[in-house]
Amino acid sequence: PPRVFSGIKPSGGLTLGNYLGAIKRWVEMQEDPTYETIFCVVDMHAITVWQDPADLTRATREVAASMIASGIDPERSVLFNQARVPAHVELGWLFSCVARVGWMNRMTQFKDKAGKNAEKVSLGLYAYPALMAADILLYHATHVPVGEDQKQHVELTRDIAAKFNHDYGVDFFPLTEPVTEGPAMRVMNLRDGSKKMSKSGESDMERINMLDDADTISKKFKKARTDPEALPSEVAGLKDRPEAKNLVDIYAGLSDTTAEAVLAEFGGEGWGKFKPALADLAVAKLAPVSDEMRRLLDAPDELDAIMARGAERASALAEPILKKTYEIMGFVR
Ligand code: AQP
Repeated sequence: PPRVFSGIKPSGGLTLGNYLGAIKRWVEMQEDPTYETIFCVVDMHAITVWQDPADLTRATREVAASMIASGIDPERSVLFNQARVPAHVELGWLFSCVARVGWMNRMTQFKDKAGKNAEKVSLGLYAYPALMAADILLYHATHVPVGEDQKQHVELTRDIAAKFNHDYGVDFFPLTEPVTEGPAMRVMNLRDGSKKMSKSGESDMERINMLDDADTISKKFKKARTDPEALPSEVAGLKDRPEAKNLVDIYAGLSDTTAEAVLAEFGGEGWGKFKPALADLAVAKLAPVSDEMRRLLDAPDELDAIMARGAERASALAEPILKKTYEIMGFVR
């Protein structure tokens, strides 16, 4: 069956962006019998920026807990953390020697993250798309559900696979497809509609965290930046209104509907009506997930055991592919 691989970095507490753009759709793909699903807490990626060791440990468990609490079943899907399967880093190095510097230079996420500081960031932050390609191709995954922000990296994964196959004259790595459809594939920052919602953004007010309580969620939506206009009745009316569009998309994502349907209900209404409705919806959807997360986080040993079992299954899938890669390249082992 076609294989799905995706991951989340434990670089902080998860946001509504990670939930709508990633986890929620992973659960849908897990439920679809067409796919074999593999989900990874990509801790090796988290350290591309400084992580306090205690924070890394906590966030690794929190990401695993959020996946399980959202419906990822560690029996049906393979769920593990990357540091337990060294084959990721091995293939990552091999791919660092396949990828070209010019390709990395075109990655917009690096430009956004490094900003004017490009000389001072870690080499890992620059090179990480090669490790990401390894994460995916180590399982010969064909489908990668990601938010819009990661599409370019999945395309780079295809370039790496194609170059490897071409250089070594083989048809070994598949050309992976990014899967990015859905209403809230790019959840924006609540204070600035031109930036995406991020775990590591400066202010806590710009994001909804999975573990925020009901009051905090209400307060954040209430204070979310908007324009003074009422909601339009058609999607076209959201053009050039990034903050309004974002809140409508979040509503659509949380309620599994489309922006059109949300506007059919709320078109003509002001924010005084829409924001509380959105906050109530978010609380209703997130509260059961965050309650379950807290319960799981109370038993960290169990979470660690789940990830360890997942890692064994992941290694069993990865080892033959890594071995074959070494063979193709001519390594004596
Ligand atoms: N704002 C977003 N909207 C939709 N999807 C999003 N994703 C992240 N932010 C949004 C999706 O979540 C998955 C995991 O992302 P990640 O944790 O590996 O890395 P990221 O994209 O760098 O996430 P953050 O939250 O912005 O983390 P920091 O601040 O630490 O860099 C991916 O599928 C991503 O598309």
